[in-house]
Amino acid sequence: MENLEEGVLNKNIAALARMVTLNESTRLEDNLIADKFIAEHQNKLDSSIVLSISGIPGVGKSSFIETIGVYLHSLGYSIAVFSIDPSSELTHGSILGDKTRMTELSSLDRVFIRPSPSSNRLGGLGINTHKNIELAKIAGYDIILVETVGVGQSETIVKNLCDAFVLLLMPASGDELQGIKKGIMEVADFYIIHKADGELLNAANLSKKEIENSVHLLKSELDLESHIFIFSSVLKNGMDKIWLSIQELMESKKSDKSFYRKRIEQRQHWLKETYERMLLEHYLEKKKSDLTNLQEKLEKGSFVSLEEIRKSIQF
Ligand SMILES: Nc1nc2c(ncn2[C@@H]2O[C@H](COP(=O)(O)OP(=O)(O)O)[C@@H](O)[C@H]2O)c(=O)[nH]1
Ligand SMILES: [Mg+2]
Repeated sequence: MENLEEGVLNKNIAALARMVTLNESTRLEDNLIADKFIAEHQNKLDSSIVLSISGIPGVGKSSFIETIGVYLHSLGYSIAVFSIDPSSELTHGSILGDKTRMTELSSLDRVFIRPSPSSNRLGGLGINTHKNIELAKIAGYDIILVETVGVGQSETIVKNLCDAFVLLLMPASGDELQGIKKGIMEVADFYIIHKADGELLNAANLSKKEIENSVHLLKSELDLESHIFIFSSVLKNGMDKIWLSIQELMESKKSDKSFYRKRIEQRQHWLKETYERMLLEHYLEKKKSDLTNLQEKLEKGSFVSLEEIRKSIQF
């Protein structure tokens, strides 16, 4: 175990992969090992920058992560990539597909890439990813990128995982705009109209105007220039501007301390999730036979009223 912990601290990729597996395990004893490691290194949790890259399937999240990841690596940063894709629970990690979009990034040193976790006993995808991110912070990865569908997935999950929320949008306009809920437009920090190349370049520029208008309505104070961009992961022009804006936002949040406050609120959110799950699991176990009794009534053709359920639950 000491070797494992040392390995994680020395940025040994296999060691972090093993620790992440323990965190995601369905065995509580495994989870406790990862958890204890996090507890022992709490002082390292203020580090790193966590960016979520969100958007509908096909908008180019994996491609964008490859592009920004390679760019940031060239500036000397170490990079960890996590993905939360609810569909990969069925397909067992569509990141195998994603890794083919991240060929250059995955071949670099100081880069850790991890497919979507499945849910375990202590929680769903969100809490597992939150803990994985904490592990990557302790391991000293400078920048942690989280690929999330975000759209259709609860934005509360994504909001509670990252320091900055990057929303990728399709170069499309009007009503197609874009099956995206107002909620997600509100929580996003940066809006990037992606695939701004070839035949889509014009559409991307038009979309940018529309996005500017709708973001202005939502956030009248926001400097649109430094928060809304067009970008192409094929052409790769202008990543420096995007990164500069992200850095500026992070610096200003650090200087007014909101950066750290938000991280505490996020931990409170995940604590509550875990607490609720453990509480539910605990009492369901205690009330197992009461529940079975009620179910048997149904089998005999009787009705089970809310009143009976209420009585059964009061202990
Ligand atoms: N034209 C163009 N196509 C892109 C760009 N980025 C990604 N794609 C393509 O869009 C498709 C979906 O990309 P992917 O990164 O897997 O999207 P994800 O589902 O959001 O992760 C792939 O066929 C990519 O080659 C881009 O900047 N320009
Ligand atoms: Mg993808």
